[in-house]
Amino acid sequence: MKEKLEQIERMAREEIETALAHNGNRSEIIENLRVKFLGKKGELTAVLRGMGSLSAEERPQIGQLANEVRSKVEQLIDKAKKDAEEFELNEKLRTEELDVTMPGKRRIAGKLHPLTQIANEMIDIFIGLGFQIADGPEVEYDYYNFEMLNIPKDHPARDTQDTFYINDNIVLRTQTSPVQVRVMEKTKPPIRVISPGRVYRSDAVDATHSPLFNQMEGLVVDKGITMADLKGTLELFAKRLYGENAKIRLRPHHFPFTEPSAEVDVCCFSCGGKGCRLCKGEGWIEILGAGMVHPKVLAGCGIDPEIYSGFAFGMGIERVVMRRFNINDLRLYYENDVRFLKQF
Ligand code: 2U9
Repeated sequence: MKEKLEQIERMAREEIETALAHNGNRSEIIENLRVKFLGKKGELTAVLRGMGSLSAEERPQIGQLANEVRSKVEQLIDKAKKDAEEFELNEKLRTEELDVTMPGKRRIAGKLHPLTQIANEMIDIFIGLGFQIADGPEVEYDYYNFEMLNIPKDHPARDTQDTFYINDNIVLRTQTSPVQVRVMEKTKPPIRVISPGRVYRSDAVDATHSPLFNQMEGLVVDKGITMADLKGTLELFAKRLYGENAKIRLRPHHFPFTEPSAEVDVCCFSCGGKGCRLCKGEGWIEILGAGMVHPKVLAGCGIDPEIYSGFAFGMGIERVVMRRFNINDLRLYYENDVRFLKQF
């Protein structure tokens, strides 16, 4: 058994030496040697298993020798492993090269949805004019969505805004106006706010209708605000959005919450007003609705219409973006097909 142990030590020495002269993966070969000599099924373990057959005098001697051989072989292998790793690293450093002038892999960067891009552009224009952004709930009281905007329960305007009712008193907002009502309740004029956000109408889906769309409304309330302020503000907005040559015109209209009210057209940004397919030969394209805030709406929010006046406007963001990018179907906005989205 003593001989066997000495033989194991010799063999280990020889095999480690051979491994260190090897051209292949030295550290892997040395790891295999560790298993071969010291592992559970290794040579040394096999010898130790046979110790049961030794006499009581032999057993401690052989036991001690076995321990010495184990620690020697362990040391040899640890040192060989270190040498092998150092050698392999040096080989790598010597042979591998890195071409730092190679072009990198191109990563496709994501970008903002076209609706978000234009909404941001529109928001920036109004921020530049001193407006603040106001936010509010999408699930809204009937009271704020309709009553406070001069649209009582039996008003025909309710039919035109096919409403999703949660219950008798709660709706999904059909416009972002209730946000501004809440601002007026809390704020003493001057007020200058815009309220961009999602609104809901129970419409069947087709190329020009969606039960969810985005609006941007605006409200200005102060002493001495007139229709001229409304027109000037919207003209500036149109020029910033469509270019310095943009002109607007106001056509009389009716909304329950504004008096007088108007629909606002911008001269066709495709043909410049001569008449083309985009404007259907009209030369003008409707972009928004607007008007002077109805005195009843001001009074309802605790603002004295004898002292203050205001103007308001509202537009559908999807429609503005459709005209801008020549998109002919609303559904494209919501399907998130990358082939569509990457064009903007
Ligand atoms: C308050 C008082 C008045 C907001 C206004 C419009 C005219 C308008 C539509 C455009 C297309 C909605 O997206 S759309 O379907 N909106 O025409 N909106 S004036 O008037 C207000 C708002 C708040 C307190």
